[in-house]
Amino acid sequence: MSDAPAHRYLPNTIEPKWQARWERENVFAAHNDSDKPKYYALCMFPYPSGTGLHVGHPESYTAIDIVSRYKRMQGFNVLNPFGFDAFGLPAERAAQREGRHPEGITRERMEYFRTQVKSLGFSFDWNREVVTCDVDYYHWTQWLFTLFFERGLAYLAEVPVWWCEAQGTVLANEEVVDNRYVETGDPVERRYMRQWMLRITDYAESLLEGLDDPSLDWPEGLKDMQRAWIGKSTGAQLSFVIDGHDDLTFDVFTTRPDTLGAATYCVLAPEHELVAAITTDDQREVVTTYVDAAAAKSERDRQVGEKDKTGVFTGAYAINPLNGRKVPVWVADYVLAGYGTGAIMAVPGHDERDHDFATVHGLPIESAYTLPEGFDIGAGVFLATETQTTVNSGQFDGLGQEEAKQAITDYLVAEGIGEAQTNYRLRDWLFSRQRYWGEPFPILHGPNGEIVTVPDDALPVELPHVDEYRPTDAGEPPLARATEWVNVTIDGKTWKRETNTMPQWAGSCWYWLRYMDPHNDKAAWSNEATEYWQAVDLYIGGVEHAVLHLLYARFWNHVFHDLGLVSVREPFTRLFNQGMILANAYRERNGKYHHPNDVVNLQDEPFEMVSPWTQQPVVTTWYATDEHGKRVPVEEKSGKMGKSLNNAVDPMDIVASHGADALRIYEMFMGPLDQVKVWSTSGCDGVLRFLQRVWRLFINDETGEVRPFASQTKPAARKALHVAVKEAGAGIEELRFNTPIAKMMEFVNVCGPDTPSRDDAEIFVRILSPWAPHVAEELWERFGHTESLTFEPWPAVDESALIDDEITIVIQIKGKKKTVIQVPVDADDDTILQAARDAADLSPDNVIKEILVPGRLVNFVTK
Ligand code: ANZ
Repeated sequence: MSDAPAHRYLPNTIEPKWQARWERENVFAAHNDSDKPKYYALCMFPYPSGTGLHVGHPESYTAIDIVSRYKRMQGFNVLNPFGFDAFGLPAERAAQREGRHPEGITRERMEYFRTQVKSLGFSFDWNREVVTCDVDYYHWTQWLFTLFFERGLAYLAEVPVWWCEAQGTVLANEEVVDNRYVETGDPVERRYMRQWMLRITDYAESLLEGLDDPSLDWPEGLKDMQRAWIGKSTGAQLSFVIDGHDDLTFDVFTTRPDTLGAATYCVLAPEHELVAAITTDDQREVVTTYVDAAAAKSERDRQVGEKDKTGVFTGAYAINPLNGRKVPVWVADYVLAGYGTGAIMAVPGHDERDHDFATVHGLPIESAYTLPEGFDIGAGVFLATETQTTVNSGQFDGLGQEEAKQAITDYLVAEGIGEAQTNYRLRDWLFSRQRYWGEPFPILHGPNGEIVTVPDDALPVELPHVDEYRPTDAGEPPLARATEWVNVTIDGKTWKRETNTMPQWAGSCWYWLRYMDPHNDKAAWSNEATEYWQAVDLYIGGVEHAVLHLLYARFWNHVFHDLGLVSVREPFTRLFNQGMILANAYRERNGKYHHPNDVVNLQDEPFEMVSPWTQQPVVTTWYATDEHGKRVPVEEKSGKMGKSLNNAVDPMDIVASHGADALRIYEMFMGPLDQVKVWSTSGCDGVLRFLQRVWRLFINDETGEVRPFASQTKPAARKALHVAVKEAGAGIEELRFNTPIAKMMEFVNVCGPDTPSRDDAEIFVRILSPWAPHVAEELWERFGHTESLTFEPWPAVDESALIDDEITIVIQIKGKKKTVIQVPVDADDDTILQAARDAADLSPDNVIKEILVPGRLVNFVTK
């Protein structure tokens, strides 16, 4: 290292210098009172986990930062904020383990995240930081909840929930797989508990309509995921009467009323209230046993992968209202209590699930449609009905599918036994948790069962201190321990505070609005602020938030819109999902993982080992060192970065070894933003070399002086520059951040040792700056500027520089290629021929004929 030039590219010196200056001068502050057009760029704020940021996180932050810096140069007033989704169960679990308070743990983690994020030089406006566990933030989360309550959109209900005994809390459906909590593996059980619910189902139609808004620039796949989650289906609801018991009826929901004639049995969900009443004595024992067993299974287990459907006969029959036939009534858990009416008419001739069930249990299978020659309905369902017409449907025989749906629905309505019906898969949102580390509900329970919200002037309801985060012995949430806090005396009567807390989702349901007006202590936000900033112009985050966060956030915004609190219904105009960055994990035969920093690749020492993943023999050249200092072979395999694979790469390590600019460029250069990519620290080497070349193009690394600018950039370099300018602008607009880098590299290559002109050097530095802001600022300053280049105008493309001013002409002798020449595009024939003769090096006497194909070639016919 000692002979390295003293003034070489030193990111570890340059980067802290610029970060400090940006902060000191408050360069990236967004202004609410600006005359400039606004641009709001937002990345999904992180949960401050114990592992800190890994190199996957800065992918979306870098993308958002590039767009923000570019928009500032285009003259926009840019809002690019950052914050923390800071409430949540993991910190509470860590608190239990470490005997500390979750707040202390959370604040400590956030501090490390901040240090990490700041070392990357993002242009966040840190003055607007939002932290969901700060009292002056959750004050307004509570206030917003009171609006939901007053509108009837928040209610208490006795609902079946997943109760996790080990964690002492209710879990959301998506946190439970195979009857275990996904995070810890703790078993969970079904319980009925009184819970706060949000009436998101009231907004099902509104949320669907919003997705159809053509100005919503979201990936189609993501819109479809939301549509599927909402799950709208249209059909009919109709009632069946139990044979011999006119007073016992049950309703079914069907999307296919046209197949009613072929309904050969009915099924009730095990939880259906009629099960006990209709079960005959001789069937009672099997039915009871079956119902009890079903209660222990999760909905997911019941929906997927059960080919041989289980179920039992109740002994009762119902009457098919179309043809008067008696059909058996079964109980089976493929029918879900929580969907439709919890009961179905089974049409095994046309429905796969019913067909499977009927086959297993020997139930009759009939067709509601004429069948093609030779079609065996017992062997499989009949789906194609365009050309077929109804049968087995009495007065409705002979109709096409759509006609039959309509006619049979009309008949059911006329008979008073049914109606057209739309159903949604979406359920109301379970909004309470028996946890400590969350927003307290602003709710008081009165001595006579009254439920009221805490008045606005008594907000916030601060989270009281408790020392123990488990539920109480009486099974109440941990907040019940804060007895002084819980009991509120009003006019001599004791009211009790709600002791549940809100789920982690609550804070992220409106944080983008708070960023618009983060220090407002009179309101959640002011009208002026939202009028100016909404909607978010670009929102980037992981696809794992496709349904829950993005659906919840849209729901809250729709409610705010209906309340007149915001004037835009859809909060995120353009949405993009970055692809996950995976990292290689290294695993010993015995299953132990070694961190990527602790392994070596010995290409010359291949070793055959048994794969810890597949148990098959594999050849590896990777080695780690075990606790006795012995070398052990490990297998390499990529996977999600994190604790479990011990493969999280800390961006701070890369900043130390390569610099933040190299890290930023590498993250973008790995591939298209939406693709899954595998991290490779050595991949940063190439990017670092590029930045070193940029440096040496402009700086004499022996003296530290700026190398003299050329009076004119050589034409090929000028063209390469404007190709890069064009690609940089288009790339940013289209969120393609890798291809512009390739063009910038090409420019540097074409320049070779030749410095461009000052103007062109400054153009280059400006387009480089969104990707590599530190080195760009440093060069800008060394070029003699005193102001940051943050607000320098984005360079315009010089289209004329893109036009080829030379063309290539192939020189042939007797039709065989001899060489090529470059001539000016506008060269006349004589000039071209003369140049061709010179290049062909022929004696004029030998030439019989000269053939010129304009723009392409010259062929000499010789003796
Ligand atoms: C008869 C029928 C015939 C049906 C046919 C489908 C095809 P989607 O589209 O998802 O809304 N169903 C109704 N309630 C159910 C429940 N609680 N559990 C399980 N299945 C239920 O599905 C609606 C269809 O799913 C309904 O239409 C019903 O079966 C079934 F050729 O009725 B269908």
